[in-house]
Amino acid sequence: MQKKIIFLGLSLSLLSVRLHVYGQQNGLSVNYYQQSCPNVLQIVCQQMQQILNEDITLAASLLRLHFHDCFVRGCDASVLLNSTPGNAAEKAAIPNLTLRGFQQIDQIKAAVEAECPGVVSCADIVALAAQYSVGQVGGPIYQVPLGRRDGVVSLAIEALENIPAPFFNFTQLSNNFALKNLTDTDLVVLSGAHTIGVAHCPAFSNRLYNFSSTNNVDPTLNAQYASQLQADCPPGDTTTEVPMDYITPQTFDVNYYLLVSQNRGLFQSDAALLTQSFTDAYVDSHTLFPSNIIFFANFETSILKMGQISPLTGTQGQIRKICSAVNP
Ligand code: HEM
Ligand SMILES: *[C@@H]1O[C@H](CO)[C@@H](O)[C@H](O)[C@H]1NC(C)=O
Ligand SMILES: *[C@@H]1O[C@H](CO)[C@@H](O)[C@H](O)[C@H]1NC(C)=O
Ligand SMILES: *[C@@H]1O[C@H](CO)[C@@H](O)[C@H](O)[C@H]1NC(C)=O
Ligand SMILES: CC(=O)N[C@H]1CO[C@H](CO)[C@@H](O)[C@@H]1O
Repeated sequence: MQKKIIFLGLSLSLLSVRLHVYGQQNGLSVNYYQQSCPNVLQIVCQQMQQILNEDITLAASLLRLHFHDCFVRGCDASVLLNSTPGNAAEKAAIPNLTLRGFQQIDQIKAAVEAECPGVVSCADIVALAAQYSVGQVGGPIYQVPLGRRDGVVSLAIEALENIPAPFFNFTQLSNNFALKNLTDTDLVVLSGAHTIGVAHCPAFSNRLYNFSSTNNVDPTLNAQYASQLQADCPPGDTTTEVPMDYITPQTFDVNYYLLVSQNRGLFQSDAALLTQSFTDAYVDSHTLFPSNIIFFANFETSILKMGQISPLTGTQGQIRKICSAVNP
């Protein structure tokens, strides 16, 4: 108990150090639009309220969109750009086929443009929509540093190269995160985002059928859970959606870690967290002391870091007028 409290204290102080450092070094700040668009947070909040009232499952999709944006060319809204004749955009890449929330980002952007034309970037709107989503399903509420500008390049091949695959092992995941200057702590903490949302069968069906030459089913998968997934996902099923945290699929909490610790993590990448002692200990700590407080403090730190991967600032990039295309 005492150790956990010390751990929590450390997490909280690391957080404030980080906010301070990142807020000053890279040109982003929570007050960025104070003069140029003072109501931006209210406008986004109002739109998000409508969006999630209509469909709460978009909370997970908008969080994932922020992740996919930031892991390719930094958080520059490149994930939102449509393909053009001669260029397959990130959206066209396999990992993006299941992304959702584009229309909703367009809706928020239109509302912001109506009040502050040409001021607020699509990249900031994605970051704010992700934060609002997390807060709305019971997760931590944190202040988002703003001032990212929008990129003008989006390449499908870069999504393939940068977005980690669900069949990655620990080494592959760790290396993938390290390329973004994210640590193994960030990896195990941000994987906790899988406490909300769904996956389609192809993301994990290799674990259920013909897994290896010696095992049809991934031996690291809980047998009962494997049978349940086989029932949900018959061979060849590409459309069924399965929750990643089936205990509380629409609530941001530590139940993801409880499931992973019981070999009920849906992806190989979730199960891989148990194969390294440090991340295994982190997963297990939530089974011994299932409090959201520590996870939330850690998540806040790591998602703020993720949200500040290689931002475009100053005169770099542009402020797009619509999020799906570069300015004419
Ligand atoms: C660690 C490496 C990661 C891998 C391999 C991974 C992989 C995946 C896959 C395969 C899906 C399901 C896609 C589908 O079939 O529909 C998914 C969903 C999701 N991921 Fe991850 N992910 C990772 C990290 C993250 C991070 C860092 C975040 C956010 C901070 C995140 C947030 C989500 C969310 C919220 C969903 C549900 C989306 C929805 O319901 O629409 N993931 N992820
Ligand atoms: C992880 O996957 C890579 C690429 O397939 C492989 O070279 C490596 O040996 C694997 N590492 C572990 C620990 O299984
Ligand atoms: C990671 O850190 C190194 C060294 O500070 C820096 O050169 C590099 O641009 C950073 N990469 C990202 C994606 O932030
Ligand atoms: C199982 O995998 C092996 C090796 O990849 C392949 O040769 C075989 O055809 C597969 N069997 C089925 C039933 O898919
Ligand atoms: C969500 C999304 O934009 N999906 C797109 C992924 O790419 C394919 C092929 O380009 C499009 O048809 C989808 O609309």
